[in-house]
Amino acid sequence: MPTLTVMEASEAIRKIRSSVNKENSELTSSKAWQALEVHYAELRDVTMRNLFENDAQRFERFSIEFEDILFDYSKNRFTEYTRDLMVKLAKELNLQDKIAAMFDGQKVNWTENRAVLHTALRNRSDREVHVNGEDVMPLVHTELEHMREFTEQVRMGGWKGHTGERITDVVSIGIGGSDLGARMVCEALQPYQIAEMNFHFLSNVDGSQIAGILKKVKPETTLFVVVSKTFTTLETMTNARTARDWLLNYLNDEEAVAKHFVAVSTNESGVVEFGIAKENIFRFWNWVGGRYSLWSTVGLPIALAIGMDNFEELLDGAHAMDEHFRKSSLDQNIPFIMAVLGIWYVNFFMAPNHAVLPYDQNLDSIVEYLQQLDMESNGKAIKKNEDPVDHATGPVVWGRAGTNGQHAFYQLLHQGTAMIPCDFIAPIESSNPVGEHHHILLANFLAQSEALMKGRTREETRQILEMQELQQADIVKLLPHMTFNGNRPSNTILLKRVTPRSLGSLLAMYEHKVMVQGMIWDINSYDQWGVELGKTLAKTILRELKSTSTVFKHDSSTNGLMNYIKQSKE
Ligand code: G6Q
Repeated sequence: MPTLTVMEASEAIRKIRSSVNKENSELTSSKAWQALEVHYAELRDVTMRNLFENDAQRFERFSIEFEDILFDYSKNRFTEYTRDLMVKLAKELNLQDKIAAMFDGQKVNWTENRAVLHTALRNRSDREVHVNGEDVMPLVHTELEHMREFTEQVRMGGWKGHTGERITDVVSIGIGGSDLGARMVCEALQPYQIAEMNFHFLSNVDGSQIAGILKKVKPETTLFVVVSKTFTTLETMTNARTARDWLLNYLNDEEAVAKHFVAVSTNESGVVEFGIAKENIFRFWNWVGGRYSLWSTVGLPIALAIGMDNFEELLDGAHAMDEHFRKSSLDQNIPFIMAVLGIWYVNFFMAPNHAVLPYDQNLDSIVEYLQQLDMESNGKAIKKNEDPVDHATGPVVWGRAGTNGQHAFYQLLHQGTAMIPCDFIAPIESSNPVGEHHHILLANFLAQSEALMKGRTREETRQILEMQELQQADIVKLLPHMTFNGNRPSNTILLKRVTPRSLGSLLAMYEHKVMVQGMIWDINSYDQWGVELGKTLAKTILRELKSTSTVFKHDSSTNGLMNYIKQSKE
């Protein structure tokens, strides 16, 4: 290792910095951004307690109602002036033009040269949407009709398996964007699910998952829905082949495949080669990104579970949010406000985490879903002009359903060294009202965001301890540990109930939030080269792992691990 003097080291660091950030980007050199920096320095030490004490209308001023959803963002380190500056920033960056470009079918996914039109899939108006000069709405409507026809047959028992029995179990096989959305919606809308059928989601290539599912189903009554945009994804194809072998092993007739397998894909020839009949293919298009695809035929398992009318309600809810997003002024625009709050914390408070905390067991999987939506979309560091960004981008998104999370990681939210902005999400009415359960759940939900915001001062803590009649020495000892600084921000999202419509709106709200952030950061929220890398890397290693020869082409760790695995198997 070369040894550098302190002078040489600092010169090297200066050079690295100047080569990365040649000059400030359009974003960080914009007038609004610079005003935000000054404003941040002023607001940094202001407490939300104070903001609430000085403004009795803060809740009204910083909350927005949309249909059955209330978005309260008053518990944020954010003022009307912050909001004004964010709106100015959006204007300086021509945000509205960028939003319009996406809705209009322009190729805003510039690395893959594709339009991004999940909004067309749920366009419930008669507005035409053009891609390369062609209106795509008739294609969308044809596939919706195909879904309706098929799902009604299966749900009513008209679609029979190879031996003439009705379908009782649906196994959806897909991964990532071809799994998470449908799985999450089916769980969230469980009360809407048809009683006569069971739904299973198979994504992991770990044999334990398929083995577990196949134990629960019968070949005669099972329908496999293979969901893969490319129809080449190793995990999905491996699971699909194993499922087909299992089916044929029992039913012993190639023709059974047509009755027990359907596919959702853009790759028609790949599906046909697999042995699935052409009429059993549900189509979508390359302008639908995986993580934005649940609104397309990728939602087939959802439609099978809750019926096509409810699936269309989901689309209606998302469309209503699209219209809110397109038409509301920015200061009343929920996705815009969510996006700029995120930017405020990531780029100014340097808070690189975001917790999603749903107080509804059926919404537990929304965390995983939003994690993919956000981290795969905005986990990028290169701008449109190919320069690296000169600011942080997408946060780490994580969380868990309340109240389980409270008994696990909330300690760090309250007293850890990092400030972690949170989204608290809850329905006012439970899907399963049982005794006092929902009141208790909601009480916890409200108590947490209040505590994070207010904290507990030293004086308040002392009073509590004194009431417990402790010795003075013990009080002094406990005081710093039991004091909470508070001033930890959160959004509260209340839904009257989790219905197909309100869920559709909620998901579209997050999609647009993520998209606005990507537009402001000037990154491509629609590609996923990191995911593609994973898909190719494993293929080479798989070949080597299967061969009997010693591996030597990689670094010593990878070689060593592979050879160790091979030896252990021997
Ligand atoms: C999503 C990603 C990724 C993708 C899966 C499955 O935006 O691209 O999660 O959905 O890798 O890909 P296939 O649908 O092609 O199997």
